[in-house]
Amino acid sequence: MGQEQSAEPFDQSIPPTKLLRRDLLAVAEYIKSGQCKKVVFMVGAGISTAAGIPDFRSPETGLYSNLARLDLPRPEAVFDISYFREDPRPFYALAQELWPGKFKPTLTHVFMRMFADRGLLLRCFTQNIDTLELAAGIPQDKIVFSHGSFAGQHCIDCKEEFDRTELEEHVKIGKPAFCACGGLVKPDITFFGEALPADFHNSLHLLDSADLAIVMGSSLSVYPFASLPQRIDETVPRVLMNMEKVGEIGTRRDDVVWLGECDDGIRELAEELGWWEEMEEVWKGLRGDVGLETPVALSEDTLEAEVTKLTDDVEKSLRVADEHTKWVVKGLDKEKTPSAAAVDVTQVETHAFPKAEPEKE
Ligand code: CNA
Repeated sequence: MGQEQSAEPFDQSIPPTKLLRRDLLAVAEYIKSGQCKKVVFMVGAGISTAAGIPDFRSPETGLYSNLARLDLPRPEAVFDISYFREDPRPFYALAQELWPGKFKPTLTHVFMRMFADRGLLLRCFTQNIDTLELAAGIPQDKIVFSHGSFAGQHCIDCKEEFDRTELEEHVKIGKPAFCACGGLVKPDITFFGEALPADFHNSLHLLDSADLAIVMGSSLSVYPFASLPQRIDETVPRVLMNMEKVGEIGTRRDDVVWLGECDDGIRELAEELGWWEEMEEVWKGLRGDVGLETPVALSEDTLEAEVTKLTDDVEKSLRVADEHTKWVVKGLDKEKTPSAAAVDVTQVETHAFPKAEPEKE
């Protein structure tokens, strides 16, 4: 039985056991000491905001607060499997923007790669679907895509694999793709209401052997991912690097809570570890365009512009289809279909994306 956690922050007058202090410098010292050989990262959307990808829940620049103005049942519906079955267009409009290749890794991604290069990375558990961990050069077998990713694509009904190039074409024009069986196709990202990938469950046992856990850029509000930090042994240091205090990190003796932009915390850690020059080299290879010495984080204005564009695209795709719906209703009227005028628009919308007829053999 696990020990009950107090919700109160740990009494700061009591010294930690493994760390010398509860700060980033002490974390760097612990990594350098040689006692720390297996590091686990648990990351979320906040590590990619500096790349220009909005997170979900930040109050001004998050996707949810922006999608709230659209006519969706709720912002999260874009990633809800039942809603996707009803209307896949908002997701396809978002996928157009988030399709891999458009964004480059951040300093935080490069930092995680440094652990992999040194054989210190036990696993990177990511909730992100942007695959920037791979783009940064972290080996695939060291990443657990806990909520899936854009790396594969299948039919949501018969589970048959779908051709990637074909899906990419559909995503480019915002037109949902259908499998030969008639089912909708989507990238292998896990929607609300879907089971998490087997790799997530199969990798949980690794948490028992970690020497250090670093949580970054997550609101820790999506379960079961949010409970990962609690699975780390009581005696193992845990670090939270986030814009806001989340979860229960800070309630244990060797917990470090650092609040701010994770790239800034990473700079501190990398300099203290003496990894900065190497990171600069890797960075140049990945993002020759921007020097590491210049601030890499996007300004809030740029991120806001990106979010507005995303929201507008979703809105546009909804509007275009609504106009199509009206046109269909009008057409049906002209054909004097008796019930057409009374057709519920939401019903017609569904019909606007009929299931394709299975191909005849
Ligand atoms: P979230 O709920 O949006 O929370 C993000 C957290 O990161 C918040 O606590 C922010 O305060 C914090 N944050 C934002 N920017 C920074 C920064 N620069 N430095 C430090 N902290 C920052 O996102 P979660 O990942 O917790 O939620 C899980 C969802 C989000 C997963 O299912 C993802 O698929 C989904 N998501 C992924 C992406 C992506 O792949 N890049 C983008 C948006 C949403």
